Amino acid sequence: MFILILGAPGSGKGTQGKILADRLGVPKITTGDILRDAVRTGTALGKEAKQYMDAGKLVPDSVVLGLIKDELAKPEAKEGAVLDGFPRTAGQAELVDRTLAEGGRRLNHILLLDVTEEELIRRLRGRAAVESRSDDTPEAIQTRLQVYQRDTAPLVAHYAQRGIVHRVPGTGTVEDIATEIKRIIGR
Ligand code: B4P
Repeated sequence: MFILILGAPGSGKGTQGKILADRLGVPKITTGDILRDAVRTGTALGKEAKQYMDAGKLVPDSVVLGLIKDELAKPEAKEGAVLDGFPRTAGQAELVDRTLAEGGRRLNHILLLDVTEEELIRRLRGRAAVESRSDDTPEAIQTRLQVYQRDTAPLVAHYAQRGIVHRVPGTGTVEDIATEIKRIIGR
């Protein structure tokens, strides 16, 4: 089963993705974590990605598409995965659809975490106070929210045509949201 968790920055994708992947026993593929690891270890990918991430912009598709293809090709993702943080652009969505189809696979569910902008900002500022992530500055948060509306939110319409989008209220306790997701996908 392939499940995409879609939502604005701070909507709880990483949090719910981990709970879901653990429950289903499938890997969680998180482009944000992979890119942050690359920045931390100073690889060529990390050096390229850092300037975009720190500014709250998307890392260009020219850099990210190869990474996504490699992740989906891994044997552990053959039967299923939770996709957290990608696809985020039309180009990435096209690549994901095509790569899965080549292996006779497809996205089964899209979970859209719905959270108000006010709450998103409150969460990201809260995280900034404890984790000091370099893209949780007020300026980068603002850019990330705008980039989400411009580049990623339109993917909802793309997938809605297939009838696989489920809107999940993303405000409430982590446990309540996880229970709602379990109810929606039936396992
Ligand atoms: P991501 O790592 O994906 O970061 P994000 O969108 O901000 O979401 P994140 O997973 O961190 O937050 P979450 O909602 O779980 O991307 C970071 C950057 O990497 C991007 O800006 C971009 O530059 C780059 N990037 C990544 N993927 C890319 C791609 N495919 N293409 C191009 N560039 C890419 O949680 C946020 C906070 O909310 C946490 O502190 C959490 O504890 C809290 N929270 C969660 N659920 C809650 C709840 N129910 N109640 C209260 N708080 C909650």
